[in-house]
Amino acid sequence: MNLNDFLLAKRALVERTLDVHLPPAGTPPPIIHEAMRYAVLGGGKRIRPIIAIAAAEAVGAHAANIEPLLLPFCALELIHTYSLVHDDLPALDNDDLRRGRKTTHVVYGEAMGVLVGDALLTEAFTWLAKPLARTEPARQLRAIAEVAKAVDSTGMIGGQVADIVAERSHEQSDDRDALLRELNFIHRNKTGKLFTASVLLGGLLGGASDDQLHALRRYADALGLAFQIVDDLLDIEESSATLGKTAGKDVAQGKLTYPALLGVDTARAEVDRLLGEAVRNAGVIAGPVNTLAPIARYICERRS
Ligand code: GRG
Repeated sequence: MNLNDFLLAKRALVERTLDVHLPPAGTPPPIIHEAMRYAVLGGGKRIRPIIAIAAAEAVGAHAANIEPLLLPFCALELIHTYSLVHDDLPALDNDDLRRGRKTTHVVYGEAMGVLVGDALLTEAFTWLAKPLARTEPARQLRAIAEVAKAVDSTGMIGGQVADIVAERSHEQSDDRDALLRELNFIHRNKTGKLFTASVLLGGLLGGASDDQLHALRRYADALGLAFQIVDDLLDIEESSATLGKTAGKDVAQGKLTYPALLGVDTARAEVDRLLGEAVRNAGVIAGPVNTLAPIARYICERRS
């Protein structure tokens, strides 16, 4: 199976799981459930659950064993979508376009935008905590803790806070090394940690050994940072129509980004270096099915 077919097949599994397990739109009170479904089922690459599936398969979970893991893997998409819905709110990025459609708060109002994010984050932990017949409870608890830690105030939220604090203020500094350290902190927390947690969730629930988990962590840390640098590059290189979200916002908002700090060519070279690191670590995880390296290439070469 080539990578494109793999991505299409796994995306279909993710879409089905999300659709089946999200509360039906008519569940009282209908407005929140309709809005949650609008936010989640409105497109997106679904890369976090897909990468969890790929990690589980790479450490030896067969396709037949993946089915019960789809629910916890799709919890990653709920957390990711919550972060996008909140990020688009007027108090944060104030955006009206996401995944090629109006943002959730534009359609359902600001209060509902806040509550949809809250509800998705909570629902995610219900999905993660559902008992798994083939997984030891201690291993599942460890996996849940990895995800929680990745998105707490020392993870994704901390990265978002540092990003807000750095906005514009970095224009007053000419200490490039300090700015680069600050930027790495933002990217590794805001984007990288949920990425790493996705790969580790796949590895842990797929039955990875400690050595495999170590390689998965290194793979994911490199790829998570590369993912965000590519996101920075696409913001200046692509149109809103291609991205399905407002392009050119980083420059408009004076954001601290890799291309702003180091230039486009150096930022691209850093993506290549991180890709090399991810591919090397993907190679350490021996297994008959290993799509981790092609997925890393896809992430670094994507145009949206
Ligand atoms: C609590 C009010 C409040 C706000 C929190 C959590 C948060 C705001 C922001 C999270 C940070 C964030 C949005 C990071 C961006 C990560 C990123 C590169 C998103 C784009 O991911 P893709 O390309 O998107 O996977 P699709 O649409 O394909 O799913």
